[in-house]
Amino acid sequence: MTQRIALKHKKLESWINKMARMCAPDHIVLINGSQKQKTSLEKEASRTGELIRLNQKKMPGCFLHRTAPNDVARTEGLTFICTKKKRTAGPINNWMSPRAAYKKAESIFKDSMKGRTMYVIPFSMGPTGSPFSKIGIELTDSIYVVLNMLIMTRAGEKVLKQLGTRGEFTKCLHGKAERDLAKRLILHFPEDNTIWSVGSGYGGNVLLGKKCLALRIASYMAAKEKWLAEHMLILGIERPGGQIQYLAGAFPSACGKTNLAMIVPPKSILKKGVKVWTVGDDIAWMRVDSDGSLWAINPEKGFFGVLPGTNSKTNPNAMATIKKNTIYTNVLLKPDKTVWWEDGEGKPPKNGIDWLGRKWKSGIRDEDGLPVKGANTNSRFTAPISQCPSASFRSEHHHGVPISAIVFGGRRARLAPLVSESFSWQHGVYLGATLVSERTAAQYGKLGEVRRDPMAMLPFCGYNMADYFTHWLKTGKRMARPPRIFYVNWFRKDSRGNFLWPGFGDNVRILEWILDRCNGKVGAVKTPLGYIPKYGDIDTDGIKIGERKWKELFSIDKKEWALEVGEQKKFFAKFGRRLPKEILKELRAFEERLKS
Ligand code: OXD
Ligand code: MN
Repeated sequence: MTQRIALKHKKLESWINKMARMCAPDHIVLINGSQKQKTSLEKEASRTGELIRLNQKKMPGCFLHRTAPNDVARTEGLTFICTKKKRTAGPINNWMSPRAAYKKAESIFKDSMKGRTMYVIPFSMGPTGSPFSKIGIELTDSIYVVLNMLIMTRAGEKVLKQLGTRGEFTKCLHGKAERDLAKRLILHFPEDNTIWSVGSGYGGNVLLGKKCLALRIASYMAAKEKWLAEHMLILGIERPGGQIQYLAGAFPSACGKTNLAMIVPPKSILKKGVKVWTVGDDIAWMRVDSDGSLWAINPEKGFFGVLPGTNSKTNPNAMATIKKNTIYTNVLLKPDKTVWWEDGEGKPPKNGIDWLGRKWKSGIRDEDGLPVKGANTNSRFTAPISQCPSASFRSEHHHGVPISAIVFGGRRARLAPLVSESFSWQHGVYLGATLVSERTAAQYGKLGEVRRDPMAMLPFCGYNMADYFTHWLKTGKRMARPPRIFYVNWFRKDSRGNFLWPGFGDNVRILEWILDRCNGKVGAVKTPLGYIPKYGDIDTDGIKIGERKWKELFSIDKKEWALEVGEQKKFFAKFGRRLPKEILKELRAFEERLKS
């Protein structure tokens, strides 16, 4: 017999009971956010094998989880925006009618929780009670999801209290079901404020507060309520004297956003008294305030970061963050019950258990002669931001932080210069709309192939992207003091394929220039692309960037750019007449500047 739940919020009560009738769990458990309940769930998951308790001396509070081999990344092809009209979802999103989507998913959810427990997680994206925040309720049959949500969001009784008896909430339903690719669906119903995810156990598909609510559903709400929900990091730079200014930055997935959010400046910059404060590494919710500027909060409370390539050289702050209270997903288990991943810390261990649960030895190869990886290439850590040495003291501030600059970051081996500043908000929106990332050897697909990823929101915009561009343009007009918009590219290479810029911690040198520009402290050189720094205006103390390298980093190949503009036109043509005319105006103006 399916259990029922009784709650003061009658709409919430009836929705949970309706979902329970469909999924038929044996038990319903309300997540209250207490340490006691968390400990008992950890025990239960360790008993069933859902989690492996790691070496508690070396890694207190840490666990390992393995997802199914077919379930290791977001499945964009199975992710749908379900609106009454197809044009509301637009030409980029997969679309299904709400009626068809509910029906299809219902048949998979039906009785899928029999013999299991349905957990009810009340969670707040953003500080509980902040006027910026949104509340969601996730129903799930996965303890792994519960424990991750407790790290990633503010969750438990206090959120239910905040919701009161009538508060609005996003209805989030998740079920593992059979974890069969043919029966996996990640469905968003923005018109019903509802998310249904079934058949997956992987983070981005199942931690419904993250990509599903905080980006896809929130971007739809934001357009209606006149704010911005963006795939952006937020960080503060403290200059000598103590002034802190904040930047928000959009980078396509796997372009070093988490590393940048926790950047540790090189010694010569630290010596000057520069400090970096991490507010968020993935999502920014931003609102125009009565002072005419843009204020941002990070709706999340934890990091869900990629592990391979993370070490104390690339991201020392992440390494410090994940020493305790961290959930590791799909990494190698060492004999001493600690963990390892490729390009992590130190030498590979001699042996261990790989992410698939098989015996693993350093140097082993598969039938094709390729090295067998110990950790999945998309293996992850979930850890509280509060454990990050650079965590901002403003994270719990209900009003967030004022944003001085917005940075769009592409990954281009040629073409785009290290940094450029837009001529205006409208030009900046065009730069964001033309954001591009080239595939690397570490990613699936053809090397160098480009993926057009406007504002890094391609897989995350919950409505028609043409309308999203219009919303950006309108938001600019509503601000007396809009942030300045910049475009960066850390990945430019020379003719022999070597990176021209050292990247990592040294990127803070560029952020300093960006703030100097915002503060009217330095001039710049006007180019067809925007303003670029004058040689000598970027602090290069401690690195070797001669005038020749500098020129290469900022060179503009007009012929190649003309080809690029042709590609941009093709991409924009997808939106037809709905594309705001300002975008095409900027494109044409750029074409003219290239010719002159
Ligand atoms: C992420 C992503 O996991 O962008 O943050 O894919
Ligand atoms: Mn992301």
